Amino acid sequence: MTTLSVWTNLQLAPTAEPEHVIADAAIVVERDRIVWLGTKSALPEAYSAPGITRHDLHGALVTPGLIDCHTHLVYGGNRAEEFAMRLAGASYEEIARQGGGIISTVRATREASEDELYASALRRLDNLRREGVTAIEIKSGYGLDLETERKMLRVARRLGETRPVTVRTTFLGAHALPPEYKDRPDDYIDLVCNTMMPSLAAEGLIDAVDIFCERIAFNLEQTERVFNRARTLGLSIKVHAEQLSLMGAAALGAQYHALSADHLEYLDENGIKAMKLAGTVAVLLPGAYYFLRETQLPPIALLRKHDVPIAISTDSNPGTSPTTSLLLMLNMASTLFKMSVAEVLAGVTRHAAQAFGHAEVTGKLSVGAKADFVAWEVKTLSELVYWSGYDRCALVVRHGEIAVDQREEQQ
Ligand code: DI6
Ligand code: FE
Repeated sequence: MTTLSVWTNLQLAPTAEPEHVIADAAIVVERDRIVWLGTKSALPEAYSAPGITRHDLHGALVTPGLIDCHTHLVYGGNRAEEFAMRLAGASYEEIARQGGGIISTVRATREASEDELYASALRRLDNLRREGVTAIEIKSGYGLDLETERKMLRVARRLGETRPVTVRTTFLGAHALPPEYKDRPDDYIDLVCNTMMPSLAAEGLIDAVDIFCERIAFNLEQTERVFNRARTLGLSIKVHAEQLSLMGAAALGAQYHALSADHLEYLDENGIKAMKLAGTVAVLLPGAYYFLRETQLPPIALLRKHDVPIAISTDSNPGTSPTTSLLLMLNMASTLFKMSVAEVLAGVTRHAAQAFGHAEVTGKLSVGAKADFVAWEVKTLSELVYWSGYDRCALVVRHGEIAVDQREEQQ
């Protein structure tokens, strides 16, 4: 039995770059990896042998599978009522200070069973997958106690076991101060560093560690303690930085070789230079910018000037970005942040892979890379960014297997 499959009749965008599209291309997959790709006319004779599975993609445009590198996908309840309050004039920070905001989701998440959390997150995950997502990062951070953080991370792992999608988990125990630690943030950071992080790491539930460094969350010193502990446990580092004010967390993250610093509306040039030096990816989250009606744009021109890789993600969460559409984020990043088609597509492929910690095998199509790709019923890459609410995803292949099939009936 051969384990080869040959995919033809496709336009190939191996790096999702508009200038590198191959018109009539073929891809050869062996098990979960790509073993050959290029112009169809150059396909080696050996791949025409009988017994090889063949797929005709009817002229579809093929890109790498999309990577959503920053999500809070697992949580209880939702915050539609707070959204209504904000529409009536309350600010996100005001609501948070009154015990709403993140803490109201913490209550709902503590109350939810593991199966309930799994079921609600699964629906959101499936929406993302239907739009071409083959890899996703999922954070904890709505438990803020060992038991509930564990429950969230177990749900995240289970999602990756039951659906054809690569899941990386991030421990965000330092997301907010739980009510039982009111006025004792340092004691809570002790719990995060001395109990939660080592226990959950020993259980194999954590791939990376994140912290929300902000006026309404944790300060720079507490952030550094979390980074230090993560480093001693050999875990990757990420940071929610400069979202509502300039705290210096992106520069600090860079000192610790963070995979990414995320949000960044208030980031300054000093932080940008540090990120460039360290290879830290700038993850921009247009959904949160839009939903909070922010007016402070992330420093796109300076990020470009210093050639810092930019990723785009959903930040899917109940408080500031209740979306399950990475394609919509492409549209928003281009319209709101004035990013080009090439930039936003790199943001959900190559650069997202770097922020995800998997740059060697995902985010691009090349020999040796994982066979994670999407066939789109479009003619050009611009269409992926241009449409909103009009999903042109026909087929998703993950690790060489068909993960989603929504091809239109062929006449
Ligand atoms: N920044 C965000 O945008 C989310 N978390 C964070 O640190 C918001 C989370 C929430 O409001 O539930
Ligand atoms: Fe976030």
